[in-house]
Amino acid sequence: MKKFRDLLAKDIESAKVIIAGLPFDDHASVGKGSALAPLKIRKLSADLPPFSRDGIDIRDFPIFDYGDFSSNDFSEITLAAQTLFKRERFLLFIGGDHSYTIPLIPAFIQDAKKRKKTPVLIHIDAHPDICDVYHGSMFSHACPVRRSIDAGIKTENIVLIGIRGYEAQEVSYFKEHPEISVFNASTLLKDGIDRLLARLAQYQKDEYDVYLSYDIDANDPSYAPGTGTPEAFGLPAPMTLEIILSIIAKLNVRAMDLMEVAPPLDTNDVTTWLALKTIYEIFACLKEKEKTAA
Ligand SMILES: [Mn+2]
Repeated sequence: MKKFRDLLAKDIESAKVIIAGLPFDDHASVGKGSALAPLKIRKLSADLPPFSRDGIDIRDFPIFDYGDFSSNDFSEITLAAQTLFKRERFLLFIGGDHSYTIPLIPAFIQDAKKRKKTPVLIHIDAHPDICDVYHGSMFSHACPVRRSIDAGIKTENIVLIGIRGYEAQEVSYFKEHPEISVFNASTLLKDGIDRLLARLAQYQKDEYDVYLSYDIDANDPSYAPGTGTPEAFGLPAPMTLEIILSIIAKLNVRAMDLMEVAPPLDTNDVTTWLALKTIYEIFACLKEKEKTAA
């Protein structure tokens, strides 16, 4: 299959970014179909010109496509992710339902420890995903943030963005843990993103390593209908992009995941296109960042 037109590196050594797919959706609670996102994103990428929306040429920013994780077993995913973290490249994981962030976080934490950094989790999502148990499972796509806390991310180093769909247990958990930063979609829509950016700037220090987890349902369903749990009154896609690029540009993001794109539920592939265009903006942003650092 032709994919990532003019962007593929010759080998992993010459790559700036490593992409890996998690084609699994067995822990999605409502709509299924995100297992097909890695394939669909690669397929559409064959037609996308390798330029940012402002015309930044990213052909000299090679990426390596590792392919898909071969097993949906969490411990095997953690092991495979650990070997990818050792490459010291920007890692981009493509889900899959959001439960597959659960096995990635321990690999991130281990890497941060090795680098003597404090791990930070930034979670962009319509939902907090901080349930302890959901539909009888600790490994539901409603649980990744809670499992990240179990794995060792300190609650004060968690920032949730775009939230507007709470479970009762999540409301109680936030009452017990006011140190967790929650930026509701309603506040961002009313007041803009300045206060959020000021909060994120606290992580603009060398001591922090960031994992950015992006659930496409953070966007309003009018921008991203193709997802399992569409949630009304969400962020406009340009605002979500601005937040993501600001995080990528300013913070030390070691890895990112892009979850819950569900091609079978989509309309004219607009959700997959949104995901793909976001990925290319991130590449351009990383390229510019590298240029400034040099
Ligand atoms: Mn989620």
